[in-house]
Amino acid sequence: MEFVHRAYVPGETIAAIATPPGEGGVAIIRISGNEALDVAEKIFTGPIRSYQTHTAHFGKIRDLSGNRIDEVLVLVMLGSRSYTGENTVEIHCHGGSLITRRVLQTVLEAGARAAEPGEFTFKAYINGKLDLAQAEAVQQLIGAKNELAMQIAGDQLQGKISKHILSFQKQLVDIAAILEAWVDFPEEDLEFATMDEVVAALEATKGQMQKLKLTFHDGKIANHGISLCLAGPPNVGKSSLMNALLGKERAIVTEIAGTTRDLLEEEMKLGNLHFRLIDTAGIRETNEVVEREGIRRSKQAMQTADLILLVLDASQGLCEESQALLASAPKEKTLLIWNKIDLQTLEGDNLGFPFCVFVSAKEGTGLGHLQEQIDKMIWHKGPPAKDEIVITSSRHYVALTNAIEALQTLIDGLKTGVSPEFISSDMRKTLSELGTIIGTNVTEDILSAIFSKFCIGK
Ligand SMILES: Nc1nc2c(ncn2[C@@H]2O[C@H](COP(=O)(O)OP(=O)(O)OP(=O)(O)O)[C@@H](O)[C@H]2O)c(=O)[nH]1
Ligand SMILES: [Mg+2]
Repeated sequence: MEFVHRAYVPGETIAAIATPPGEGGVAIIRISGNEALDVAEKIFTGPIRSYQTHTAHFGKIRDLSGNRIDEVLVLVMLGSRSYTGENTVEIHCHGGSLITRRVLQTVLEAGARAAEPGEFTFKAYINGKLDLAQAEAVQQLIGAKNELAMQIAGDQLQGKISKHILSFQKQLVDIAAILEAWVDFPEEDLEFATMDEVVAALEATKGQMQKLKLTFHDGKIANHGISLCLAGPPNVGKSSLMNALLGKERAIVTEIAGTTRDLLEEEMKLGNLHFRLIDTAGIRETNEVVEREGIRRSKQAMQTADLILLVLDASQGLCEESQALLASAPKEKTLLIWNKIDLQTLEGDNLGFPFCVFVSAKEGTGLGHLQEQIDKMIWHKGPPAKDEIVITSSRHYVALTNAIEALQTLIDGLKTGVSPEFISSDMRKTLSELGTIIGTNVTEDILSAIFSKFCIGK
């Protein structure tokens, strides 16, 4: 077995700084492995072997020549009752970056090896403390940028995805037993179940798998956020709207048409989601080289954005540029925004767009309604409920897609009476694809790819 291109040695003692770089009140150096206590004993002044598990003790760290490094608290967690499932010692030292690195250096000199990114969690996975979906949830929890992503990752860490996958596997294994009995004793009139019942049971499992797969739409939004592109003719107030949404003067605003040239991007939190807001150059016919390049980028941004906020000037009505833009904007991902409603308005039709709002970027009116409309556009059926299980990993999505496909082939095969070998190979494929999600069936490359995304010390 390998982990990130090095032979994996069970129980090997590793160490890393577990807190973020920089200065803080406290920093934590984590040591885990069979020799964690031996390592700590060499450098800590207290009788570390006499401590009970899950207790904290004050003392000093000294290097191997006896020089004092820092006054610390050590936390001892023994055996399987630790995050990794192996003996673990945490050293809580003063949170300066230099002192923290000195303590780590001392720990390494005392016999621990520097941990690879994600290696503590990898140990937890190998030692059966977490399955693979839970280990991935740890990473998502750490990286969660909004409350929804945090809630979803928290649920996944509790093993909710794994519970679903295990239940699918159980349902399929039960049916596989019936199919096997049919193959092994074809001439006996076994009354386990009729073919219709078996197909119906498989369809039901497939339906549940599909339902889980479809939650990826919501999971992606919660985890990765949404890109919103402000587009429209010049001078309609795109940059003003960007500033109003961000609550700061990020973009230059002037009364001159063609003020914005480059794309401006900014992260923004709206409700409990995060967005990437992109301001673009106003689109019009021009021979000016810089502005033309800006407009080319605007059009590109409109194509790649998840949603287009198409801004028009309600005090001006429709110009030629707006007509062309309206004709080219894909209706399903475009929110029509009439801006400048504080002025005398000439226009205010939704122009056939299902989503349309009226705002004044200048006075900040209509922004709440704008947020509601964005919410309506992005969720298929409202945001995920509190304890709804949602998948967020494209790896899980692909595995579920493959499993559903293999299951469909199996069902079709049963209906058309194909030979049992094919049926059983489709069943095996379905089960093993599901297994890759929780880690019962994964290659070392997949493992390395997953864990190398972690930070060192986790
Ligand atoms: N009265 C009023 N004026 C606004 C409003 N929003 C923007 N403006 C004014 O409209 C002018 C153009 O605003 P910008 O935000 O620069 O417009 P833009 O769409 O980014 O323009 P370009 O970058 O040139 O494409 C400025 O003078 C703003 O003060 C609004 O809601 N009401
Ligand atoms: Mg602008």
